[in-house]
Amino acid sequence: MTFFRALKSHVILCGCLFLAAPIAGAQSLLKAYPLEGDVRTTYWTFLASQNPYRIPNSPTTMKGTMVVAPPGYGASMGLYSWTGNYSMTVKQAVNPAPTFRIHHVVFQLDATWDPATTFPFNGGPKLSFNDGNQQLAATLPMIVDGTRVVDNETGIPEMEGIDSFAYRGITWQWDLSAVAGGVNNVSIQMPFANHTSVVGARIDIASAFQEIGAPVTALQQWRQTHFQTMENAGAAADDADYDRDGLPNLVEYGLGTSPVAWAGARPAMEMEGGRLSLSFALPVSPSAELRYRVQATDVLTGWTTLATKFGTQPWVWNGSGSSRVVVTPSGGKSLVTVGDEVSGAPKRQMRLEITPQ
Ligand SMILES: [Ca+2]
Repeated sequence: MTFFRALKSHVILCGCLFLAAPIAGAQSLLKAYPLEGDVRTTYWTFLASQNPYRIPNSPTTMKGTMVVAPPGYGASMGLYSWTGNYSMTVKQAVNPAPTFRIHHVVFQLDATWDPATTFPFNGGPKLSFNDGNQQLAATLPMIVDGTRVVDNETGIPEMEGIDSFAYRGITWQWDLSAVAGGVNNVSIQMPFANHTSVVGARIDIASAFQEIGAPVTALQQWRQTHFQTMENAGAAADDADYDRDGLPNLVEYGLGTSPVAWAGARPAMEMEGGRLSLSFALPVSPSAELRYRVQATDVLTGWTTLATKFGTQPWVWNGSGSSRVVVTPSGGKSLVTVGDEVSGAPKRQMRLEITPQ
């Protein structure tokens, strides 16, 4: 019975921890959207303390500028404030020649914020043009596309206990094609609530307007199928457990189980000859968007990764000794069993972690 309890708590664990890991080699969430006509672009993918003058990635060709209003400052991970709300102002003009009239503006952020605050904060970004103060809200809905989870390396005492942050790729657009007289420069002021961290920003201006949208991912289609929405929110949110079976939606997606009906088979731990193993069934061709990791701990030393699988790629053994990953076809699924790297340990737990790549 004790073992069963341990197993049960493990299953809950494996759900709750799916966002708790850094993504190795993660790229900026800023996108190079295909835009129409003449285009000018400036972007910043490193707004940390090591870049105090907010130098764009390629300053010789990118002419946009950024100013950050206090109490925002460049912290180790990105722009940040822990004493109050702050803002940034990003400017972009059509110069140098050949110049054109701006019909389309795209503004992006790679940011994370305190879940207790609303985002966007204080009405979101406002655009002014031709050195004026028009303060136009975005003319199209905000696009949220892309997530990147990073370790908490801030070293800020008040953030102790927070393992990681989920950064989001955010896009706003303005249609300026109807502005009388034309537009030749824009300034976007973006308000941020306290505890908002911004790693990257990008502004694109274009001579022709063409609305851009986020590509529909397999995960969004899956949400649409089961929850009639593509949004990562409410009952369809990655960390929601709509059918209350202890498996959050993202874990259900990764295991290929239904998020609206109790799953038949769940990850299960077994002990044989003093060695623990974890078994679970995956779709034969799992989502390319996910990373699977099997980890073990003896409680004292933290979690050790035993095996990793990126999307459709094969399992890679990360433990000591030879691989203890066994994959067998079973009822239209792949039954995966991962053995622990040690045997005979008195206190040992294993878990399956599923994260977006
Ligand atoms: Ca569930």
